[in-house]
Amino acid sequence: MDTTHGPMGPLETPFRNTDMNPSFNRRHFLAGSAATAVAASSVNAAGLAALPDMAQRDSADTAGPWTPPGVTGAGRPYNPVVTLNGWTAPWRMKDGAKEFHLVAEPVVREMAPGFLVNMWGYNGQSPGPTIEVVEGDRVRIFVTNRLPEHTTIHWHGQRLPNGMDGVGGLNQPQIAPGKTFVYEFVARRPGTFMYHPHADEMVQMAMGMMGLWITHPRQKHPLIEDVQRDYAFLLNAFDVEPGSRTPRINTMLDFNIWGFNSRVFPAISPLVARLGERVRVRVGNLTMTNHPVHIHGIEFEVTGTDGGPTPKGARWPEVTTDIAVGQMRQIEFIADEPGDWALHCHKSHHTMGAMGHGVPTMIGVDHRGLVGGLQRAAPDYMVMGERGMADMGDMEMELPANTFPMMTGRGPYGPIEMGGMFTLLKVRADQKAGDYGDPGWYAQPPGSQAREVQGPPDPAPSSPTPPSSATTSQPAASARKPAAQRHAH
Ligand SMILES: [Cu+2]
Repeated sequence: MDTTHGPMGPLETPFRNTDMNPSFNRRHFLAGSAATAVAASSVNAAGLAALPDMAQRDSADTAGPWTPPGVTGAGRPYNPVVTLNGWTAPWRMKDGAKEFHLVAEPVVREMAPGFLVNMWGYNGQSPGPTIEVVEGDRVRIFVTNRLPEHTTIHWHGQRLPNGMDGVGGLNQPQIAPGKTFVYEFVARRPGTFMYHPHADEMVQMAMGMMGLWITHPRQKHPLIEDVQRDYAFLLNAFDVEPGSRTPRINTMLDFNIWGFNSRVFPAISPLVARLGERVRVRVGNLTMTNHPVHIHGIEFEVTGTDGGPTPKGARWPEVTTDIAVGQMRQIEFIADEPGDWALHCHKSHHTMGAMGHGVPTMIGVDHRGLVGGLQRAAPDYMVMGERGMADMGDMEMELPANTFPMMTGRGPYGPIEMGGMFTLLKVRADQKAGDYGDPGWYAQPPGSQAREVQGPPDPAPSSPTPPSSATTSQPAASARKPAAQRHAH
């Protein structure tokens, strides 16, 4: 599979990428066509003629790494990032600056095949395209607003003139619907950054407006290693009521759809590596809670944050790193264990779809007798959660249309019982350098897999015995404490 872009100039349109995951059901649709068309008519086409192309993307598949054709404009050659289920914005060189054109607009994001969500984003997708430049580059970014309300863009983590920082009302007037503003500054610090609106933030970020910014070092940097794979994604969260298609925007904590780059497992691309390669993963958090990101099979170090590279003496091995709200973490490891390794948020509710939320605990509740009677009246009736909820992973329960199920994803040995912030790190000895294609499931070498032990069967656990009155009766004096003490903890 060809995973690199052809010699396509940044001025060509439409921007096409070689998709890496043809196995995912690719759907092409008119992204927010009606809303976009109405809003677009208010932008004067002649006025935009002098601006760089508004590259659009209609697929949620991961685009291969994008290397600018010909001259990079500045800096040494770099290994481009791969944005999970995203893409890199093309630019044109003009008057000594790399020129980009972002369009804030309503989009329809395929969070998983069959699960479409109305969002706001940039250039046809949420998140927007990754801005990828080199330290010292002069960067000029045109921002056209096709939303029904005003917006701005804040360039999270950048050193820049105060008037370019993008806080609407503070640093600049808001960008009204139909208007185009231009930002210009030098990418002074190498590292991992992001961009998002600083205007009606609660609504605009809840609707999916965000993107990544990567600045590669101009020269060999003592704290920035060369890597063979460089992945990037943003953590994001939405509140999409089962059966609906538009996120609720006033939600503060009760989100039910947890994604990497507005995708949910099993629709998130895997991170692939050739055995022995050095891999960097850049993760930013634009949700309203922290996410302990955990990788199986290897140990990693945090080599940088949005504040810059981490000094070597301040790094230590980890297998989980917590990423707080508004933070970015750049983690690195050697992919020296072959296999399919889980990479996920360690908050278990964040690896579940919408149906995992608000479900009562049913473990240990004995429904025998009740279900049979109900099933005579309603044959599809089933009790959820009586023996734990693992049955959900294999269940074909009828869900409202456009609902992401609670646990999903099937591996070579059955349901994986995950959804949301979960994907795989696939390490293979025979993965070709630069090949980002999914190598399929790992074949366990004979004798290296957990297996059933042959022996006498263990009796099934019986229902818990209710405690006898002898064990619960306590002297009245010790059972009753003053109210102040009872609530002291
Ligand atoms: Cu999480």
